[in-house]
Amino acid sequence: MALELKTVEPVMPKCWRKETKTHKFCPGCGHGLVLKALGTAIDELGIQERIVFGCDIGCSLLAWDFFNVDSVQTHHGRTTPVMTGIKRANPDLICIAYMGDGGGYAIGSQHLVNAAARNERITVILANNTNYAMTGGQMAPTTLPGQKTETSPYGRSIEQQGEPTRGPEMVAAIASEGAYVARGSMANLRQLKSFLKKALETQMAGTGFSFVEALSTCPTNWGMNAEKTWRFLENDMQNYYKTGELKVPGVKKEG
Ligand SMILES: Cc1ncc(C[n+]2csc(CCOP(=O)(O)OP(=O)(O)O)c2C)c(N)n1
Ligand code: SF4
Repeated sequence: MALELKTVEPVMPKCWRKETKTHKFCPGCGHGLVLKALGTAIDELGIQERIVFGCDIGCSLLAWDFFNVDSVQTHHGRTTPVMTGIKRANPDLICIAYMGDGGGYAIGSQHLVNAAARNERITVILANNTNYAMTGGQMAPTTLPGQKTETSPYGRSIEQQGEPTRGPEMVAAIASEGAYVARGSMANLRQLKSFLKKALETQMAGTGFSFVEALSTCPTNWGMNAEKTWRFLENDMQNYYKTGELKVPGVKKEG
């Protein structure tokens, strides 16, 4: 008897570009899941036609053809000013800058800081995988204390390299009242999607800058199997980088 082969249709967000899947990220990479949460948020808001997607240099650039939307690729954090320009010229567009922690918090940090200070009406999404991934796993501003990387073979030392950057805390301190700032994790996709949705809604409402950091895995450069990768994300990263909303339009922080 001939075997009947059934094909299972993968569930993908409608705004994903199907012909560029499977995607180019390594197996177990967090970028794909962060972009799935973003795709679902875009679908639920029904805003695909208005999106311009900018990706940075680093593994985030592998997302340049991920969605069925207009996209642009730039270098180290410059995605933020490029999106700022597009948004200022076309206020009806919804502009998203997608980047890594090396690009956003180190090599191009001035762009993030100044866009937040000017309260630009764009959305920045930053995948924090605690290293410079595309170039082979060097230490990033977000590398955890004691974490070994290509350039911190004995583990990151706070005394020598300072405290890891807590990006959302920094952005929340600079951005003004109408801004939205949050940190999510790919370990909690439903929450991450809701944060991304609120960030996009903030841009649509025009109240201010929106920023979401997403804790994300990089098993290739961490040199970890699936189990250790997940444990590092859920224990080490989430203990150090607390998830949650740091700034919500219309809500004043106490104290
Ligand atoms: C000015 C400059 N310096 C260095 C590089 C090399 N470079 C390309 S990608 C990258 C690392 C990017 O890391 P990150 O932003 O954390 O993204 P990830 O690859 O981890 O997603 C570096 C250092 C570059 N392209 N331009
Ligand atoms: S090197 Fe790391 S961040 Fe880059 S695609 Fe592979 S797992 Fe993802």
